[in-house]
Amino acid sequence: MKSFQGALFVDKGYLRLEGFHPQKQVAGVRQKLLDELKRLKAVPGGKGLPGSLQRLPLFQQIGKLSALVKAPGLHEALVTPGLIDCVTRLGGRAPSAIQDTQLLLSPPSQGASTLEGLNWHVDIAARPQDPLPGVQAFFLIDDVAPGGGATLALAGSHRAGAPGQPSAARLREALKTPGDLARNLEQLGIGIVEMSGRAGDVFLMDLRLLHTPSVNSTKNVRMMATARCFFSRNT
Ligand SMILES: O=C(O)CCC(=O)C(=O)O
Repeated sequence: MKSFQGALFVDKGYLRLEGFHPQKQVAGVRQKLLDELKRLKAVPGGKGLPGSLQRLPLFQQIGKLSALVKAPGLHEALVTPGLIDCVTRLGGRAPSAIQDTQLLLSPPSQGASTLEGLNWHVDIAARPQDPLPGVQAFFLIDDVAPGGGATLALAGSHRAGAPGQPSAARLREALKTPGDLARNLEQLGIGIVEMSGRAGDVFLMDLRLLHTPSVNSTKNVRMMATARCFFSRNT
């Protein structure tokens, strides 16, 4: 990885690695998922989608559908030595723990794409002045179009609360304020990153970045996966 990318990661809190995994390798994982989705009838127009899933709030549908699908070998296919090497370079040391890879599958046609009512959150509590606590990898197993339910993240939000940066309270306020969210965030120096792209692309994200699932407005199942890598503070 070129050093300027490391600087970009420090500044924005994320990196987009286009075509990181070879298409062929990811195509094998995608096919297994498609077979599983066929079994569950969770394909476009799939009338057999479990009613219990359809009745759930939008973002709970992701966890439910992902839990129904079995994907042996997913972790090994995606969290490769090359991926761990990138994470190690970003952290300046090898991760002390790597969680098992989880599927992020969204049913198709969830409704209109929107920036309202999303579930912005961080997965761990850490301060901007602390060393990088970890990196979360997001994998595209299939092409994900804009509006296709990709994870959204707030570039620069890992620095909220640091000297010269907007406070965390101001950022949370902006997220609750109705209107043009992208513009309100831009005024705080924060950008919205949509992790859409091509199968094989990988996003690496500072674990302190605010992020959220989004609405899948396309006719395709959103096929992503994620793994969290943690750094020990004592090394
Ligand atoms: O479903 C998604 O894209 C969001 C995933 C997420 O919030 C997480 O893995 O922490």
